[in-house]
Amino acid sequence: MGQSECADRAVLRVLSGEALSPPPAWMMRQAGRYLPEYREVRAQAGSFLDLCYSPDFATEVTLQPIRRFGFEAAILFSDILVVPHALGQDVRFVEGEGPRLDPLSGRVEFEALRRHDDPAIFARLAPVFETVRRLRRELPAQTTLLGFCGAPWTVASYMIGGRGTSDLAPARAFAQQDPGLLDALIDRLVKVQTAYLVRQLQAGADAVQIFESHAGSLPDGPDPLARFSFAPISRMIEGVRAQVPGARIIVFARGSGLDGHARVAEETGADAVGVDWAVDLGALRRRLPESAVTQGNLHPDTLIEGGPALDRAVDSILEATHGLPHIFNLGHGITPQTPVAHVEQMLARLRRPR
Ligand code: 1CP
Repeated sequence: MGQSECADRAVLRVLSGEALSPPPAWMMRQAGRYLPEYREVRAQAGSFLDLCYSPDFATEVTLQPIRRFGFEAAILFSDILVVPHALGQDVRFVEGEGPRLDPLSGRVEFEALRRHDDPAIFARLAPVFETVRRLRRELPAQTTLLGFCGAPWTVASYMIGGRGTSDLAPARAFAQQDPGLLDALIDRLVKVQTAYLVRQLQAGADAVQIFESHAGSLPDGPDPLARFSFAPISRMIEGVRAQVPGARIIVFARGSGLDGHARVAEETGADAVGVDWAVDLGALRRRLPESAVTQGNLHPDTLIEGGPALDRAVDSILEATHGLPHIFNLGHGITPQTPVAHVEQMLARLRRPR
């Protein structure tokens, strides 16, 4: 891949600080159950983890939304929970319910996890890197390929709770009972996931996103956002850049509020701030320097609603980010009940001549 081809990737250009009009677009969870072609592959693939670990199927479902909508970025099809699985924890995806893990409730389960440098971890994740290599070969040259992982706190909360819970009570109680063990778990995740992102970048990902989906629910104590979220994330970013100089990294700290979002830019070393739907994008842009890169903010429910409300929401994001580097995206993942026609409407509004 020549430098000149890379230079045409609009999402990468924005990640380097360029403001583009219209902004390039992709959607979190853009490969997923709202697409009939995804449901078809999903039915053939066996379990959800089989889908994640099959380069054939995972490549196909990653490409589906690119073919249908021409998004400017593709995100590797996988899940943040392949990392606990590779560490040796039992992970299953229950149809219609979500992920289930054998909960890590104390030292015994922690000691049973693989050490951060155990080659078995990356042997299990090898199919993911193969998917990245194939994607880079098969994607159009102008499409940015994004890799990803979960932030340590978010992944730890699933490892401890064994499932998604609304208030993360199990993980927060764990932090009270054995803070040293939580630190050890977060440290393990920092090391393993730094290596995981490096390998995705070496396999051909152009940039990576770190998903801190549970930044809104943290343990008690002084400045928990810095301690449990931003400090581990910035260690990962430093570690990745030590091995891949100039690596482009997006951080999405969902539920962290206006102040939390601004602090992502100020404290983590991220190149871009993923913005959830609850934040006032205009207010965030006024707080950040003009050179800051933002991404996201469209409410997934507005995409379900469609019609004039959707057009207004697209316009208001364009107004708030006019002349500023921004990547168009949702403020959280697209949901299965979203009509495909509304995604088309969103892109038509975004790309119409102005
Ligand atoms: O049957 C299915 O198709 C299962 C639905 C599904 C999908 C499509 C899950 C289960 N994971 C995924 C793929 C996925 N997960 C991607 C693929 C790339 C893309 O965006 O298209 C990505 C980036 C993720 C990341 C992920 N997994 C996050 C972070 C983003 C977010 O949504 O906040 C989280 C929290 C998970 C855990 C997870 N995996 C699946 C579900 C339903 C959940 C959430 C569980 C819960 O909290 O209740």
